[in-house]
Amino acid sequence: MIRRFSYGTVFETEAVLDKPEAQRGALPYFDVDPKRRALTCRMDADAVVYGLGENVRGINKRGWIYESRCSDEPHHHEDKRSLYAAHNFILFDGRERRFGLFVDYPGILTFDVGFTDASVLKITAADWNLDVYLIEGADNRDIVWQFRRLIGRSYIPPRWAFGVGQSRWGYQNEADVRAVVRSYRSLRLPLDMVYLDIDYMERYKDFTVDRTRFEDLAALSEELKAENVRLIPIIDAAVKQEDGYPVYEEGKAKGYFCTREDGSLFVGAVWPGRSVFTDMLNPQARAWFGRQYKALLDQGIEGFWNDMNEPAIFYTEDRLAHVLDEISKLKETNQNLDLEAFRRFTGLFGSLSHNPEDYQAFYHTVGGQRVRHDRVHNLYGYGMTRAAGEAFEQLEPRKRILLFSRASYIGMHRYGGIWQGDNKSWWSHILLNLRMLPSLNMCGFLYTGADLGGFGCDATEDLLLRWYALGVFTPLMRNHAAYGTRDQEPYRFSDIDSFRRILGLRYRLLPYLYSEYMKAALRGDMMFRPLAFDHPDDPRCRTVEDQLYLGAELMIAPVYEQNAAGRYVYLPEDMTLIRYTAGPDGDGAFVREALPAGDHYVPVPLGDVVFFLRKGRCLPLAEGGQCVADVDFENLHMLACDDAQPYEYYHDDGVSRDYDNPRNIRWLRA
Ligand code: MIG
Repeated sequence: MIRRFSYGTVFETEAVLDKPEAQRGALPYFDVDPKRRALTCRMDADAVVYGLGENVRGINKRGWIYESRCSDEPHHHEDKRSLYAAHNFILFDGRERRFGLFVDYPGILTFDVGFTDASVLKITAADWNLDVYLIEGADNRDIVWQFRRLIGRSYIPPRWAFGVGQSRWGYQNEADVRAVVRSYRSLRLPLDMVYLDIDYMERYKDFTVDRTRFEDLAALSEELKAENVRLIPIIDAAVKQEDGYPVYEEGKAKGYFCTREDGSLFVGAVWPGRSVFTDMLNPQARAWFGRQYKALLDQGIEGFWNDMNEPAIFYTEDRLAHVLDEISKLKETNQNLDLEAFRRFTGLFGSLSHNPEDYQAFYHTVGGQRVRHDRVHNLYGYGMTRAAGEAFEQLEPRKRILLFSRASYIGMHRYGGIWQGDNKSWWSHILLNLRMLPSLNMCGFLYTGADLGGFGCDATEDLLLRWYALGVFTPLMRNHAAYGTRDQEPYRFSDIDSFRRILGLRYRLLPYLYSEYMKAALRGDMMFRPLAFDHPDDPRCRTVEDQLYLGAELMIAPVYEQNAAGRYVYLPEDMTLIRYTAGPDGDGAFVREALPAGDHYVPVPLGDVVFFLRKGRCLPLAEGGQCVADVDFENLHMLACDDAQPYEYYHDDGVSRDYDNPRNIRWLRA
């Protein structure tokens, strides 16, 4: 049962498609305080609070305060309150009460989940104009299922987007891209995508290609597609302000960019220096921005990643002028900087980027009304990705286009996936990658993954091997790294056989992974679940933060500590351990071992992938391949435990939008 409670004048986010009538009565479980703009609720000692999508910390969000404020945050430390997204959904799983709560509100919102007071959940909004959806159901899965139905079907990428992707901020030109493909293919490391970061553009201008680096993108894209590799360019949110640049000129002439209070263009700097921001909340501006992607579609491009769409702002002209002013004052007086003065000085620099005041200094125009940006801040990346997604439906009605974004809001999950942003080559970020999966799935984000090997900092071979052993299960499987960090393509390291085997496992699992993705998307289910969802009566499961269920068949439990030789795993029921390891011929082999329910120490040598098959289950395996197009989705082996029930297999052409055809479903016997 879903009930909507409405307060103030709500801004239409279109997160929810068919809104139920607003209730007249009081919101159950919560104390509603419009003066303090707060909703509070008591939490019993063992209540678990799930949700909040992309965020730091645990699967259980208790014990911290989170803020929905889409931010360009490259430091995913435990003390951060926001990352790139605003996913305002929680699932409260307490002894006496169980409910889902979605706060549909595009401004800054905090979720104090026992931070100020360990037994109080307090949600505070920046202004009192919000829709609150309360969802009650039989169990956690049922609540999520109802919520997902409310917000609409998740984005579905083309099947090739389940292949391996290689990325790096630093691939400069055609030669670099060809070298990546050649290295993969010559070492028989499977590959489906190479990503283009900002250097392919002409001076960071969206929808342009630098001809000195990529002489003929269409020809390159065709050449690589013949090898089953697709190029996936990045698109940045901000548009360079440059006379004669058609995107800028046209958007300006049509009034499609955000403006300051006095109606003049709002200018902030990002990659290209001075830039303007398309009014992604205005449907005409959105349609116009979406049409710009055609320039790249026409060159054979079939996928994109949308970046910097929080939106990131390095500085605004006004603020830069102010900072330079203050600094020149220091220069004039030849100041001796004492502690306070030095703090002020460094603070001036720190205030340049992503300054909250800058987000209050520009406006959108929605239905003829001007709306100050900070009130709707969390919709920007959603709007940008929706612009692209809606344009693709027009431009390529018969083909799926790969699309994922950095910033997001619930509702955006219908148009694209997300990647988990600028993580680091840290062991703890393998675990963070895992923990975000169920939280994101609850909010409708299924096509997701983290930068494997880590974005910032230097990766090591063992880190990458361990991370891939999780990444083989995530729908988006992409190795990506920041400019200036150590090279971390698998072929930069020595144990190529292990990398080949692990990446190869991905292609053996593809029929299963794709089928599970599709069923989760079409039915509003989670692909990844916390253990407690399946064992509500097992108190141990409520505390497991480093294992997940995948579909109805698998449990995953990756190693995420350096120099570990294995790990402890908790089995809520009897399972079959499956070890993918080097066989006698050097290729991968599946080795099985039946394990009873309980705690086990499981040795996992570097290069092995271990996962667990549940009782009564089986799943299809392919022979594998060098790319998704190679994989035979028809002649399958079954990986089965004794007395397995048949597997419900979803298989379609992987390209068209004929998702609901009943012929896509088939039952496979063990
Ligand atoms: O602030 O385009 O998250 O994946 O490589 C850095 C350069 C801007 C941030 C993205 C990252 C990308 C990088 N971008």
